[in-house]
Amino acid sequence: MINNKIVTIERHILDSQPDSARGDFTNLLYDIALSAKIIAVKTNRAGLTDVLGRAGSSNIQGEQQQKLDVYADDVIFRMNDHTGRLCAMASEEHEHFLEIPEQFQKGSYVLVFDPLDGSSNIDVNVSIGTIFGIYRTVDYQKRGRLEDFMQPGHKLLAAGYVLYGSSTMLVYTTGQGVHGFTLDLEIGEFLLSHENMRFPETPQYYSTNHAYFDRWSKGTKEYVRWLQNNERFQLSERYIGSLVADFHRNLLRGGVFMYPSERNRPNGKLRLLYEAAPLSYIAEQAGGYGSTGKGSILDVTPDDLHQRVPTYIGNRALVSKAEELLARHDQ
Ligand code: P6P
Repeated sequence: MINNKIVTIERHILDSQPDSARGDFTNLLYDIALSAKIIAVKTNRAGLTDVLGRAGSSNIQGEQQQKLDVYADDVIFRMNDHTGRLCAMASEEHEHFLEIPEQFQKGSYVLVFDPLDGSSNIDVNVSIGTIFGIYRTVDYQKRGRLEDFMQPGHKLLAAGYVLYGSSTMLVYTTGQGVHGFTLDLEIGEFLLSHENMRFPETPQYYSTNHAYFDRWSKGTKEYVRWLQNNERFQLSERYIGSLVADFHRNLLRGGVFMYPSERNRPNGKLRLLYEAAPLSYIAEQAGGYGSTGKGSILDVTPDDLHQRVPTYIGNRALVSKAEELLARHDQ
């Protein structure tokens, strides 16, 4: 008798996709899960192989690329370039979008991803993550162009992240709630472990890097003071410095993550296309909200693959308060 509690990610995706949905979309999510398994194996052994340390190159962000970044980026590209499901990809590690090689058939979906966010934490064994989003091409006749990436987050068909931590988890949404799967290393499958994830009503944490306090606007400072002296929520401060890890903890325990505008970085640090928008889609599907501080991140239409956006993301009550205080103090 098979325990009917064992739900693999493949089964969950198939069960949740309407019969009308083409197999392409389901298979694309499966391909991403397979990429995650491959990356997880390497990540879990990072301390044991020569993968640690710098790849000797830097990416479009000018950040020193860790070998594991480069490896994760390559795995995701190679697992998806030949399947005929995508017409293009965009990665944090590449200045321009990635075309599907001529010899392969083009599909109707577009994949955006940060292959290994928080990679500066690799060498100190702190959890890191992959973030991804899936759009439909904007023009079936001319698919695989920059225009396919210049879509606001509310056009996302799916979004998710993989957290390489004490266990490897894949969390995703296709617009029908947020569901978490934990990798069972013995059988090599992601098994459903957190169905219908939602931000708890009572949040526990706020996450930000206080080192930048003096660079913040008056509204942002007032917001942090509100978070610190909140009668209703006795919040603790937790900041890992690894976006996926901070986001995941706040999703499970309730809280808000913020990377605000700064004096010398008006759009903050996080990238819209493959960090803030996918996580905001997940947040909204889990009853939360992602804001630029002025409005929904999902309403921002990118005009550059790597544009940054101020980010407040988590419990809707906490994020909406940021909008209120920034509007009051920063006009
Ligand atoms: P800071 C990692 O480099 C990252 O992009 C996110 O994972 C993380 O939330 C943020 O930067 C940390 O930035 O400036 O606080 O070190």
